[in-house]
Amino acid sequence: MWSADDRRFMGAALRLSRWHLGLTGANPSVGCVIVKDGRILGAAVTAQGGRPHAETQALDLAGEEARGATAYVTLEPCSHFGKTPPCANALVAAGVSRVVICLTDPDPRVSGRGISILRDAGIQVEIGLLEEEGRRALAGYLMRKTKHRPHVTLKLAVSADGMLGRRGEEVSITGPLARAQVHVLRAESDAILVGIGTVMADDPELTVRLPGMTGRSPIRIVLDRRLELPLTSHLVRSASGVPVIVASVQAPAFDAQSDPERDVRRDALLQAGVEVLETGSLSELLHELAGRGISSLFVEGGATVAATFFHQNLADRVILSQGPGEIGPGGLESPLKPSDMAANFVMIRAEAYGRDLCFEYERSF
Ligand code: AOF
Ligand code: ZN
Repeated sequence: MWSADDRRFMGAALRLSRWHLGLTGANPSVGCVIVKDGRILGAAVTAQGGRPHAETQALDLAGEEARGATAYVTLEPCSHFGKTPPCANALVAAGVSRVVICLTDPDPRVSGRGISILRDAGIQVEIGLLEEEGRRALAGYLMRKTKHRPHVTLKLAVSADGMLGRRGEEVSITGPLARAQVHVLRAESDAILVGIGTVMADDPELTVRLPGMTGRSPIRIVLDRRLELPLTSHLVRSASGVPVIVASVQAPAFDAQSDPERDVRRDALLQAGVEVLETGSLSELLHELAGRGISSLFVEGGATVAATFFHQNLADRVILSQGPGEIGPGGLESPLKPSDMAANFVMIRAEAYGRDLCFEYERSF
């Protein structure tokens, strides 16, 4: 039912939608391309912060010429009155004759209604073009809306012999290109998470540092049961600029008496502008984050944290970068290796970054 041109224009809309991943808050980053006679009249992505939506911007660009045109949108146009009237109504008013939609919107305020508004107005509506790509581009939004948790990406850098490094010693596993990719992945996420062990070992900043990507730093979360995050760490010292959450996950049976200094450390963290979030399980933490509009979580380390997410079935995507060097005996073994990715994952990308290889896996169920 779809032509090569249809695929090309929806592909463009999907690439546009990826551009604002991590920048649109609780709103999905949607792409819209308006086309007539094979020519793009307007193309837009949901604005930073989530408003205006993609369609209204693209229609503004197209102007009067939108009459009789085809609109390609990566998500069903909205049907609810937010700060502005619904996009479905705007498409009707502009007189487009055909709307091609990649995915329907699971938001209960919209789901199916956007499509009805268009069809009732006599517009030809087609649904499902490049659906699989759409599901990847909108993975965070879909996960938050349907499972009420963020979409979780685990990332690990492993040596050729499957090691993460050596205990107490800094070992460089991957080169500059693979490391730059990490910054892109950070930029596309709403939040980054590491374990307290990683903070103690590396004192990371967990910000996005790439030319042209300023102002794109996601909030930073440290899994730190005992609230040991040092006040002198880069994270705490920069907490007024980019928020930091210390997440303490422990079973309800935890005995506060066993650690009398805990409250003192909690107060000091709060004083330093860090938020402390206590939950009884990792799922509960993710639920809480979703409630705050966090759709995508990038889990950067270390081994224990990655293994915990993986074994609790809370990993949706795994990115393994593999460097060419071997660490040898005495190395810190990676909990996940390209050779033993569980049967529940499929590889969707294998790419070379200089001398490193990058494998991307996606949950297959
Ligand atoms: C669209 N085009 O570009 C986006 C849409 O808070 P509001 O009023 O902005 O509405 C948020 C909802 O709008 C969100 O849950 C989703 O259903 C839709 N997002 N819709 O037509 C867009 N970003
Ligand atoms: Zn809209």
